[in-house]
Amino acid sequence: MKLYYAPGTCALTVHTALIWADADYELEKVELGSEAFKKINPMGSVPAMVDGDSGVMTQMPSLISYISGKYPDKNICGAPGLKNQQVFNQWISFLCSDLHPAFGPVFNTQSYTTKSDEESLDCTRKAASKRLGTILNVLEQHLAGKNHIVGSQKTAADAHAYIISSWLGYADINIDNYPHIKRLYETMKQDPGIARAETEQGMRK
Ligand SMILES: N[C@@H](CCC(=O)N[C@@H](CS)C(=O)NCC(=O)O)C(=O)O
Repeated sequence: MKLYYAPGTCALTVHTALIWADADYELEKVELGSEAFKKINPMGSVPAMVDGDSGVMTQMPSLISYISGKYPDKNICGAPGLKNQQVFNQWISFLCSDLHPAFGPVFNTQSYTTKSDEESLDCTRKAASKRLGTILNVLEQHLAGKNHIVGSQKTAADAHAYIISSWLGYADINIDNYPHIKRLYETMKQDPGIARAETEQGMRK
């Protein structure tokens, strides 16, 4: 399998899933939004993945689901069972559809306002930080008394929460204000799969 990635992005979750699955994989670093990469993924975004003659596969949840299906004994997307799968899907949807896009105005402020003066851009960023705080509270409450987002073992949802949590500083959000999220972040930082993925992406020595 070949994973197209950019360091520090949500592609780290798929990279980690490949490592947890013990899969054979290669990496290709890309420039987000570049014309060259848009020939591979017209959205210009990572992650994208190819497995043999699969064609280009995109969208993070579909990629971890693919890896999980290919290596079913690894429980990448949680233990089997109707309820476990529902909980996994609920939280991966929350992370991908609610939390992750809320960073849009932080990273790409100008796309979220028609104004371009610094004060307006700052207002847009502040509104995004406020909204992020509200969304983070939902995860924070869920994690009270838990070591993992789904069940009692790590899943790709934890890896995804880890990489998203690493962006909080860009939104001027102090992770100390979210002790349960911080605990998960610190646990996942120690995970050998995440450590290897970050090393391979040049994010750690
Ligand atoms: N819905 C997509 C979102 C992918 C996404 O937004 N990736 C970010 C990196 S975390 C990206 O590539 N942003 C650059 C861009 O969209 O140009 C997925 O789940 O894979």
